[in-house]
Amino acid sequence: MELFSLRGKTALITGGTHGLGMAMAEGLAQAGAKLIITSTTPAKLADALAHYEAQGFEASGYLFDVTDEAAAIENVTKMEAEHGAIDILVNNAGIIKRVLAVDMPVEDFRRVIDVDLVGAFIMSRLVAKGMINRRNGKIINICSMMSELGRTNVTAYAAAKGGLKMLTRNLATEWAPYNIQVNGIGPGYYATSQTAPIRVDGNPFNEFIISRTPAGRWGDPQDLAGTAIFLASEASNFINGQIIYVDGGLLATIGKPANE
Ligand code: GCO
Repeated sequence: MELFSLRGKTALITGGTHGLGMAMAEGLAQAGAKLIITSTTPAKLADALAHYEAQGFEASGYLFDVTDEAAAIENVTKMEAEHGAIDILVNNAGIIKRVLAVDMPVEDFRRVIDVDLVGAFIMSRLVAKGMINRRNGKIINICSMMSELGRTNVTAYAAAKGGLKMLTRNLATEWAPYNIQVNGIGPGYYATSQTAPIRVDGNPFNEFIISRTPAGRWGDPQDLAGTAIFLASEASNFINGQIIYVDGGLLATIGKPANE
């Protein structure tokens, strides 16, 4: 359907070398978008580009840290020179440090905020300049259950993802007049390398998440592709500042007793 087509569009996915970012990038490419991905690790970038190429997708990669504004300026300028307009930005790059707040060095807290929140601001602001001129653009911020809920030992990540929800709403407010739709996707708990440490069999958290999620399972990264395509396409032209939670129902419920 044309409404969901991304043919002729260029999508920049920060990170995009694995996990949720790769699954969303594949969805955007299947809908017709040309991909640009970023990484701070040469080997990961090379492997990811080979993966996309093997699927017949057009993909380019750039090596820089989204928290380094000078590098971001240099690389976004290069992207636009080499690929033309960036129509879609997915702020996916993120890190997490699982440690109790009382034990977390301030520099570690700052690093998580820097990558997960400030990096999204830096990239959005850079890409928005062209979008404002063209009166057209899509920005999708990858939020989290932690945009709405707290959890022990992820304080910095929750603060960043809570901030990312409000950054989404505020940029949506400022840029909607230019026909730029800024929205978010809030994944629930997904089977990725980022959650591998808390997903091991026998880990009480693993059972907890399965019982706490009405769908009764961890998410598969592919579960996010459709929402990414939707928010990147013409189908979402009158949606601004919304976070769509793709969480198997987790946020819809207080959960149920273990023996129910
Ligand atoms: C954690 C998990 C979560 C998920 C995701 C949930 O430690 O609680 O890593 O943060 O990754 O963000 O939406």
